[in-house]
Amino acid sequence: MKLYDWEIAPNPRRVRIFLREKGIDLEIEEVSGPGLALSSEYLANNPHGLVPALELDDGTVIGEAMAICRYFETEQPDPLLMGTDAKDKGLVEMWERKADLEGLHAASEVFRNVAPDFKDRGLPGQRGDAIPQLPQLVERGKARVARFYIKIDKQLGENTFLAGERFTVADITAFCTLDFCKWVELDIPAECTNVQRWYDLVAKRQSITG
Ligand SMILES: N[C@@H](CCC(=O)N[C@@H](CS)C(=O)NCC(=O)O)C(=O)O
Repeated sequence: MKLYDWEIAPNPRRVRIFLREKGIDLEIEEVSGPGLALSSEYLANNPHGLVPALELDDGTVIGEAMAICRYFETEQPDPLLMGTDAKDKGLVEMWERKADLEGLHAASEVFRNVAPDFKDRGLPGQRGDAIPQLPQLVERGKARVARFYIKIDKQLGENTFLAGERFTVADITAFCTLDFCKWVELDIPAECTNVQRWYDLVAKRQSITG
């Protein structure tokens, strides 16, 4: 079994943190190439052109960070990171999706449409076809990130972690999102004191520090 990784990128990082929380060790192959892109060898073999991807021993390849996390949550439930009972699982998935769709996608919209290395790569995973950068999406992405901060600040004012009182995969996605936001200078706003309190708490976890 092998995990295809791109060390600096936020989506594979979600999986690496998840694996560390569970104490799962497996082969990891870095597949970055030159110029903030994936290697041509990897792209030739991965039809989606994306990381992370998990290759099982029978050759099956599972893409999408949460699909890979789901695989390991099923294989090794302890510690549960995707919820406990039906209600908790629903809440964890809701907050994880909000972190991904409203936070990480928004920051990505800013980054991909402004970074010189991503010229003609406005969308992730494209293969050969040029996707131009759209300057309007930079401003729209910034507005989305601002809304995300306000939303999670309220939630974190009422809960220790994003989906309640336990650390979960929702915190992993949100934490990776906030670190990625720094790439586009969208740090935690000063008024979002609950987000800062939570960020400092999560940053101390061993799965993050080491
Ligand atoms: N929804 C996917 C997103 C994967 C994704 O966008 N991965 C980025 C790295 S963070 C990537 O592979 N980018 C390749 C590229 O932009 O060329 C997931 O959850 O895994």
